[in-house]
Amino acid sequence: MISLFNKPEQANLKIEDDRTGLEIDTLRRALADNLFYNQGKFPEIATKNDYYMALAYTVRDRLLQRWLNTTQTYLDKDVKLVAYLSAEFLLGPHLGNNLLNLGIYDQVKQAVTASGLDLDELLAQEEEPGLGNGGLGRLAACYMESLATLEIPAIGYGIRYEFGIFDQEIRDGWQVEITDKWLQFGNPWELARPEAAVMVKLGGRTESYIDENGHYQSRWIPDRVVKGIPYDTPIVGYRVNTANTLRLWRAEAPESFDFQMFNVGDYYGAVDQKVYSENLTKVLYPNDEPIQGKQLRLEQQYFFVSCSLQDMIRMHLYTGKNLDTFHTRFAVQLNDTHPAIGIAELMRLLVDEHHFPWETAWEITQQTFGFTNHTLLPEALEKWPIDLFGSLLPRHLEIIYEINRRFLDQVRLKYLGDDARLARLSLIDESGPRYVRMAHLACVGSHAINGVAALHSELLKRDTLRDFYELWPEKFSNKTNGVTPRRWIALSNPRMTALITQKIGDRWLTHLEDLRQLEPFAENASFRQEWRQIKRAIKQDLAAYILAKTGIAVNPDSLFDIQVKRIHEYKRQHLNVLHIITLYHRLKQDPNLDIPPRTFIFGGKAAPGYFMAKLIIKLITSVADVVNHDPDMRDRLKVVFLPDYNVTLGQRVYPAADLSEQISTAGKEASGTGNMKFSMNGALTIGTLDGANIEIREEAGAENFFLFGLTAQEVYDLQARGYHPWDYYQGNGQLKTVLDLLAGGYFSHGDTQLFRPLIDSLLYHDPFLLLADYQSYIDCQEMVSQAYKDQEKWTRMSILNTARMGKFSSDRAIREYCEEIWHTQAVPITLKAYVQADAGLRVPNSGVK
Ligand code: 26Q
Repeated sequence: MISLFNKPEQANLKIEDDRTGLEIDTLRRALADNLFYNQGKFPEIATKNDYYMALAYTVRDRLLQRWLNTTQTYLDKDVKLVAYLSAEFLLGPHLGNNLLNLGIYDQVKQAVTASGLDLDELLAQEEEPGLGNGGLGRLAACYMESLATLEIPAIGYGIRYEFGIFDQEIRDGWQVEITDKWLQFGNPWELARPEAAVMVKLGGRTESYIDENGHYQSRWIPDRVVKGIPYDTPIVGYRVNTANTLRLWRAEAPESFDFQMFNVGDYYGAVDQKVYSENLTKVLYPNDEPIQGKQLRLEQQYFFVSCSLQDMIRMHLYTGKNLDTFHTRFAVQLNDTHPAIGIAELMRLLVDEHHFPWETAWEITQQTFGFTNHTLLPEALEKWPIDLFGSLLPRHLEIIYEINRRFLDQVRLKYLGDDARLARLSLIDESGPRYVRMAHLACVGSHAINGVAALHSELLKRDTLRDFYELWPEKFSNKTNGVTPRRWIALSNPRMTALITQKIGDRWLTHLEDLRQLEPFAENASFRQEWRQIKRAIKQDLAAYILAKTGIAVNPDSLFDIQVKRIHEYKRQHLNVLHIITLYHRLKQDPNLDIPPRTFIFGGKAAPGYFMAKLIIKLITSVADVVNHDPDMRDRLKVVFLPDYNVTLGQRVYPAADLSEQISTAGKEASGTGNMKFSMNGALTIGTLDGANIEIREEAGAENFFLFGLTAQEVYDLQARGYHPWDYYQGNGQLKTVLDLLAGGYFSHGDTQLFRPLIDSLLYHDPFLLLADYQSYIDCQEMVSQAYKDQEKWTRMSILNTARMGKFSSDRAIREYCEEIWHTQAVPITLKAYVQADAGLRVPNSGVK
């Protein structure tokens, strides 16, 4: 039966339209049509990718009505919109998600099969848009999906990087970066909107003048102008008519600039200019790269923020409104400080270009912005050298000085004579070379500031943003992250989804707290058996994938112990390795040791300039080589590094996990979101009291969570007392053996130098307290092994983990943002007559308003 939840109100469609119809035969015809007319291919010579493209267009046709209708409704109805500003959107592949959310998965699968094709093979063709580094970018993507599902008017703004996060290959155990050419075969999911292009100024100088009313004004004389072209992608809500827009900007040289130079004969200069402009949105910067001198990154940030604010202002004015109500029309959320320049930019647009008095402009600006912080690591707080900032954005620097002057005047009134506090709060860091502090700009210019997990929000108030909290406690709140159950359960784990739905119906997909209804089934032996069989089948699939990609054969009955995330010292992948070596050594010593077989699976990218992270990858692959080739370990231990971890691979990996490794040093991981994806899919967690792990444990129950390690407070106290990792090395025989094996070249063909930097860092500094947490981790892993031996008990715990993860739906998170920060409400979309399927060549929109 065909799902018609979204049937147009005026259901007068007798004959199905090839662009909208959902009958199997119509879909099959549409696919053939798109192959011919869009790909320009006869079936005999069409490639798999041609078929993928034809299918993507077939699906896009079926969402365009919802999309255009949604956009038009927002314009017509003058509703309040969320504008989610993010330098990253890590979307992952669209096709499967759109099929799922539109409710047409089954009939499309049938139509594809009827055409002699395999849907899974076509799905595998899609190059994922990897326009983000990791957690922060993926969070933005989950939030866009939840906004659409909750029918909240929203628009995402970001950058259309020509090259997203690099593809990772492993050669000789080392990471090699390959350019991500995600656009090389075209992108069927976006529509360029060149008619909505905007101009962005850069560089130059400012000038002051007195306007006709005798007011002092400032004007920016840039030395460059770049054109921003929007590319729109629909974000379809789950089984609703809402399809919001993700608007990504691409930089281009404005024609007028070329022509100017062309006219004076400087043809090559004009081409240079063009190439230079287009560089702006070429490539995504990896995080954890030293940012010193990365002018292009600041240009990217300003470019997309300026384009987006100009776009919003144009929309607002188009609906006939005055800009003094801008904040009632748009709630702009800053995804970390990367778009924080928006605060100075909105001030500039209001004051310089729309001639608002400063005070009014500031009121509007503060009411408009909210700021989400994603980090506690002080070295990760964004700051820009004053010289660089001033040469690129001279007017914004003036505006920031003025914001700062007024802000510090206010502070001075409250804390008379407290100069140290003034220096700490200032938007300008003057402790050495001068910098603009982007987090301070974001705090001062926003009405709401939030962290991304309970602990993180508390630590923000206590440490990182303490002075701001003391000044404005009412601005602070917590919004624990969430992930979308549509992609991270329904799409990635169809087997488990079917089993759950069979037992409790399908409401849980939009009301994840309903999963609690599964709790009683944990006590049902036949349900447990089904649960186990499903996990086994998924592990079998992953094993086949591992064999195909790495040549390593793994046993699907072994415990799949998985750590997938960016490689970073604070995330402590190397602590996981210390455990592997410990087990390896124990098994070598005592081959009769009774421990369940384990497969250790790693995945993650290292920033290209982060030496230690790259060395950790080499460490994992080196240990893997020795362990996997040791006949004594056969079927007992396996170690796998899965290359090129990304969203697509995540969808394979999370459902296959028995154990989820969430082992960051307490107080360092703001939230984590992979931790939620694992647990939802029935993995048990071994983790520290860090980020959202704490809340996951609270929800799942302490008895269903493997806890180890120091608390954030203990970490802090230990470091304050003076931490001496060497003492742990000396005092723990097992730890010493493990580190000695490593240092002695056991895993590096006798090379004692290869891992020296890692070992020295651990023995003499150990900033992330691996040695302090080592024994606790090993003991906890022993409990994991014991628990796994009792499969019935393990399965019970697994079911309860899934049943109790309702809180971690991004729907819950988005509801909290809507109620407490954005003050926005759902606006359901009805498909009106003017978008009926047989509208033929009528101009959409005509005669409708
Ligand atoms: C900044 C300046 C210049 C170049 C790059 C960057 C940059 C880019 C990306 C800095 C940081 C990031 C990404 C940070 C990130 O992913 N943070 C993670 O956010 C998740 C969502 O809130 C949390 O769950 C993770 O705990 C946090 O690490």
